[in-house]
Amino acid sequence: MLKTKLCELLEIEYPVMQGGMAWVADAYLAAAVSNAGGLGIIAGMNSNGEQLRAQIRKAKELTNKPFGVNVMLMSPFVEETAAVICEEKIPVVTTGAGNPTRFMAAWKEAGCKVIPVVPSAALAKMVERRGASAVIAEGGESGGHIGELHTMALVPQVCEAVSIPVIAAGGIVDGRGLAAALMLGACGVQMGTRFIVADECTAHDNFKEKVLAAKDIDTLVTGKRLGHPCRALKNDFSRKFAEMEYDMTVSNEELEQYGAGALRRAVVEGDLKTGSFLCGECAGMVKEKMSCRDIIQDVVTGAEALLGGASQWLK
Ligand code: TUI
Repeated sequence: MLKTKLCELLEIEYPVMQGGMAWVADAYLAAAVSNAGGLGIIAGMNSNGEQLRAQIRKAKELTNKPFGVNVMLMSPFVEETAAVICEEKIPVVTTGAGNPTRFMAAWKEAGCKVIPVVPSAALAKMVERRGASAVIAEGGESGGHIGELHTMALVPQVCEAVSIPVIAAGGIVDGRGLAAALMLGACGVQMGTRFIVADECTAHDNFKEKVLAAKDIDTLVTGKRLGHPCRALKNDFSRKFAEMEYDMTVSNEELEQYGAGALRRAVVEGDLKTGSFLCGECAGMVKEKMSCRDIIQDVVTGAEALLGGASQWLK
């Protein structure tokens, strides 16, 4: 049986967290992941305070297991969503796309375990000093907003830099990824892309089909010029964005304008042409729709088999 200190820390059965994917990670997905023994996460990104509170209340109806909320630190609603997390006494808060230190004292005071996504050892050390319970070292294989380093180099360096638990993310979809993450020094994984095709995920079917059809080279990173690189599936939208980004006659404002609303168009409307389908490099390994329970079982039993057979390498 695979148990790590993450299971103890978060009071979960399996060391698997679900990423706080914008528009995708709603109460239904989060509750399904938590009911399956992992840690479900509601994305705060696309909500104002009251919309987030409604999602939290819904998740509380759907599960009595712990779940978390992700705060996207570039959100215009960051102050109000941060406050709602305190009021609703959320057991776990993860953060992304920035430095969360200004909120950490209040969250800790409210009893939340704070688990920031960190793209570097430096930020990992800083949040450890401010009382983070763990960190998520998320490599550039991930979908959405990414840092400079990739999982293979980032995870061990973050593990060396801090003494709190480290969760690996970026490019992880199955037992191979979980086993590898443990070997790098992590005590669990966060997965996003694989949960997009979960039965309980309410994302548009066009998004799910696009993930299932993706090959290894079907994602693209855009937005570097704006200071926030984002990985998404290749389509008309992302190719055009990349073209505009290299065209110096296009202003940053025009680029921002072009991107506005594209996440919602992808996830909610399934607009294959003008939507931005944020997705990790590992989409090519996602082959089948299944329940959150089956996804987590597949990942955990796959890792157990690999780890159990690892002595074959020792002569
Ligand atoms: O945040 C994510 N993934 C996301 S957020 C998002 S919405 C968005 N849309 C457009 C532009 C930007 C965001 C879509 N996907 N993952 C976690 C993550 N956090 N990846 C990288 C980081 C990160 C980067 C820099 C965390 C901290 C950080 O710190 C910089 C600093 O100020 O120290």
